Formats: sequence, structure tokens, C-alpha cells
Amino acid sequence: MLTIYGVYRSRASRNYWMARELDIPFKSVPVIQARRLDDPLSADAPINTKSPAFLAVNPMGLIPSVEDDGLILNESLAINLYLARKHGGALSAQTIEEEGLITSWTMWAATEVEPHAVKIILAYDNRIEDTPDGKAVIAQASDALEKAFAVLEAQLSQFGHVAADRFTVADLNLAEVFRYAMTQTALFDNAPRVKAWLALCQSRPAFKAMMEERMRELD
Ligand SMILES: N[C@@H](CCC(=O)N[C@@H](CS)C(=O)NCC(=O)O)C(=O)O
Repeated sequence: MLTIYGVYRSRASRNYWMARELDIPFKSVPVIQARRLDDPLSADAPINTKSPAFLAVNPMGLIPSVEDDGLILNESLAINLYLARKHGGALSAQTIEEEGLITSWTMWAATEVEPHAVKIILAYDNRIEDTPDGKAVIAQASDALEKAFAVLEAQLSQFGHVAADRFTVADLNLAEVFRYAMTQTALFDNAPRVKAWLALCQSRPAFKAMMEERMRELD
């Protein structure tokens, strides 16, 4: 049985979405970001990314982590590649070429897109989006993302999806990274295929179920 350590309001959302796509049973162990707590090491603090019990699972002190039949894995996007490979089906690569494309686009999301996109969502999360510093961070990150939007726009003209002519784990991995930039509507208006693709990804029942759980967590 798969255990996911994390909270929905974190990169663990990718793995919660993926588990629902695959329709596999999973257990969720809530581990919150230490930065959200005043004193993460106090005796009554909820289990968090600085708790010794969690550091025993992931010494980096980052969520998500998963445990699957004794195997511990970190790194949200790699976890999804593993789950796709393990459980097969339409989301997984059917050929070695698809495997190459899925891995390549996932690495691209992690290295070329996420470092900029995460700055945007964190500015909103930290409620600094309307401050001069926040606006500067968002403007710089949006500028840095223009090329990635243009590259994905061109790629989507091939299949309508990222790595194959159907929704795969590559779409899921990229969609969760591009979601971080959703407040920047100009980026999406300049890339209509990206806009339509993200809407399609987010119309999937598994995504909606994940987001409903995420909203409940915020209550
Ligand atoms: N590359 C890692 C990044 C994980 C990461 O940065 N997680 C954040 C939450 S989304 C975290 O645990 N931060 C610790 C904290 O804020 O205290 C992954 O994709 O899994």
C-alpha cells in the first residue's frame, strides 16, 4: 500500500492527483511545511518537515515523500514516474520513445519551469503579491517563463498533449508546475494551446477530487 507523506497544499498534490488517476489505494500521513509554523520543534507542533520522525523518512526535510511496500522515495515528479511505470495503463509510457519524451519533459518542468513558477505561487502564498517586492518577484518570474510557454505552445501543436497523443504522466507533472503561474493570465493568453491544455488537464475527475481535498484542508 502506498503511503504519501505531505499535505495537499504542497508539491504532494502531484502525487495525490496521480494516485487518484491510477485508482490505487493510498494512505496519507499529514506532514506540514515547517515554515508554516511558529515553532516547528515545540512539543505540541504537528508533524512537520523539521520533525525528527519525518527527517527519518526524508533527511532533506521536504515533502512529499512516499513509502511503497518498503521502498521510500522522494522527489514528487520522480515519484509520479515510478507510479506510472509500476501501475502501467494509459498514463505510462507504451514505448521506449514515449519513456524518453516523458522523462525529458518532466526534467524540463523541474529544471526550466518550476524554479520560476514557484516564485509566483509563493508570492501569493506569502501574501506579498501587492507589495513592491512581491510585484518585482512576480514580474521577473513571468518574464523568465515566456520562453517556456512558447516552447510548450509549439510542442502542443504536435499531439495536443505533451509526450503522446493522450494524457500521460508528463501532462500531469507539467500541469501541476504550470498551475503555479495561473495568476499570470497574460502568459496564458499569449499561449492559447497551453491555456486550453491546462484547462483540459484540470477538467479530469482525479484533478478535481484532489483539489476538493485541498480546499477542505484550507478550511
Ligand atoms: N524537488 C522537491 C521539492 C520539495 C519541496 O520543496 N517541498 C516543500 C513544500 S512544496 C517543502 O517541503 N518545504 C519545507 C518547508 O517549507 O518547510 C520535490 O519536487 O519533491
